[in-house]
Formats: sequence, C-alpha cells, structure tokens
Amino acid sequence: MSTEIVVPPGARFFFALWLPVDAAKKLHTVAGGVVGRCGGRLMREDALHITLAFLGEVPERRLVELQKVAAEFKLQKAPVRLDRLGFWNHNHILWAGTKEPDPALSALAAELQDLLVKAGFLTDAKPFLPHVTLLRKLLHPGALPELPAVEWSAAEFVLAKSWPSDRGSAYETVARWPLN
Ligand code: 3AM
Repeated sequence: MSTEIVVPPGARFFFALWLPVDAAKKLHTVAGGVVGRCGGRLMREDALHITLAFLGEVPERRLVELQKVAAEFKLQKAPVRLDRLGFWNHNHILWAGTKEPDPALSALAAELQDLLVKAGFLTDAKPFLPHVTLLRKLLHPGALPELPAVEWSAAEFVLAKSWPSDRGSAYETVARWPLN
C-alpha cells in the first residue's frame, strides 16, 4: 500500500533511520547545551535522523512507484551506536556520530543505495557517513562535550521529505517499512 504524498514546493526526498524518541531526547538535550554556549540553530527533536540515501527532488508521478519499490526491499536490521560529537567546518554542522562505524549499518546503507540505483531512483551510490545532524549554522563550536553512548537496534527505515519553510528546513517522514 502506498501513502498519498503531499509535495511542498522545493521538497527533497531521502531514506533514513528516524531516531527513537528517547535517543532523540538525549541528543537534543546535549545539543541544547551547545546552543546555550555557542549559538547555532537546533534541529527539532522529532526531526532527528540518520540519512541512508539522499534522492533529492522526485517527480510526483514517481512517488507511488518509489514506495512500491521500497516495500519490496529486503533489508537487514542494524545496530546503531552514537558515541561522539563532531563539527564540520565547511557547512557549520554539529553532528552525533560513531567512533567505529558498524559494518551492518554501513551494509544497510550500501544495499539500499544499490537497490535505488537499480530501480532508477539514484544515479550512483555515495559514501555513507553515519551521523545525526543536531545543529546547523554553528560558527564556533568551542570544546565539544563527551557524548554518553546512545544505542538502539534499527528495526525500520523510512522515506522522508524536507522542504524550505519560514524557520529553515522542515522534515517529515512519509512512509516506513520494517527491517528484517
Ligand atoms: O542527514 P543530514 O540532515 O545531515 O545534508 C542533507 C541532509 O542530511 C542531505 O540529505 C539530508 C536530508 O536533507 N543532503 C542534502 N542535499 C544533499 C545532496 N545534494 C544531501 N546529501 C547529498 N547530496
């Protein structure tokens, strides 16, 4: 079954792991501490995710096909562990990532991207850097705090959309499927 997807102007689509509520709460609280000291724009707690495959704009007429294709994917569950904060100077993003990327998580992203290439929704697979964007527009992060490990087992993947809104990018999950 496919959901009817509303496509706001400028909407871009991506597949992701959405953070469980308690993991999102912990990371949002840590990020809130950094904003208090250093500024930046906090991502909403309910928008926190790990991008697995970025599609960009998808023509509205192909969204039903995209959901049908995704529903057929046989993808494996993967453990997720976020245990470090990092900062990218080039785009001023503070993120939560991992000291040692788990091979199962990398395999999940690689397989999903391969399937999307085969289905004609991606032109090529991109290197996967598992991270959760926590803060945008952070200019000077200062010394980053230690991140107590946040862990869970990812049991579903989602199709999500982001679009420009008055308050920066808005994010919404539009469909979800279980991992095996
Ligand atoms: O997981 P995050 O939020 O860091 O950076 C964008 C965001 O990643 C990424 O897709 C996620 C949902 O917007 N993204 C945006 N434009 C992109 C592009 N042209 C991109 N990833 C790859 N290529």
